[in-house]
Amino acid sequence: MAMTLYQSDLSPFAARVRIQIRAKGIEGVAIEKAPGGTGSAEFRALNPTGKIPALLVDGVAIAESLTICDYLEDRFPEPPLWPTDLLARAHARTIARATDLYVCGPMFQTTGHASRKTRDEAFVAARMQDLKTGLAHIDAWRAAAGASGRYAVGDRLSLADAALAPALFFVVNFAARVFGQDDLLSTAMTAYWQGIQEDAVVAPTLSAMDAALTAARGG
Ligand SMILES: N[C@@H](CCC(=O)N[C@@H](CS)C(=O)NCC(=O)O)C(=O)O
Repeated sequence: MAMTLYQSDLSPFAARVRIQIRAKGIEGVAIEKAPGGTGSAEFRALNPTGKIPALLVDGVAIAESLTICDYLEDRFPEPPLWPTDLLARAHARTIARATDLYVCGPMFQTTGHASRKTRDEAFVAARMQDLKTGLAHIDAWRAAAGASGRYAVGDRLSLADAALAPALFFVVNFAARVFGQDDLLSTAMTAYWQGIQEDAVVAPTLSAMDAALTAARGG
């Protein structure tokens, strides 16, 4: 079965799939940019949203990163990247979903406000407050799951980390830096962010995001 992941190195949604592919040692997935570019008619013929990532499996595109992750979990069950304990699994799924809804959601609404010239300060302040609240919710779910170490839930990498770590890359390198928000991460989340960057599977993906961000900023 031929598989192609349409993606970019900077996308946090694509990064979670690359972390999963690396963690499972899945071989033979072609890594490519969206044909015609994101949003193009050519790419929308494959994925109606025009967004990356999309996973092409024998000519059929699977859309939405968490759905792609579930497909790869079902197809390549070992090692499992959702915790086996059912309550821990529920918390891990909540953290991955909350990362999309309450972290990436408010954060990426502010991308058009990066320039001071066009920035709506009140809008950005409200989204930053939402982002901070979303991160605090994740702290609470981690605590509820008994997480205290390097990983989002339990003592090994899960898809909660695959979602959260690339999002935190943007919190630190975009939201905090561009909008001067130095209070977004709690003490617990700061410790998590420091630890997860040292995970052998996560580290190369974050490095690729860093290189792509540097290139996007003009080197
Ligand atoms: N909910 C989607 C979000 C994907 C997303 O927003 N991708 C961005 C890149 S980070 C994109 O393709 N943007 C281009 C566009 O919207 O045209 C997922 O989880 O896959």
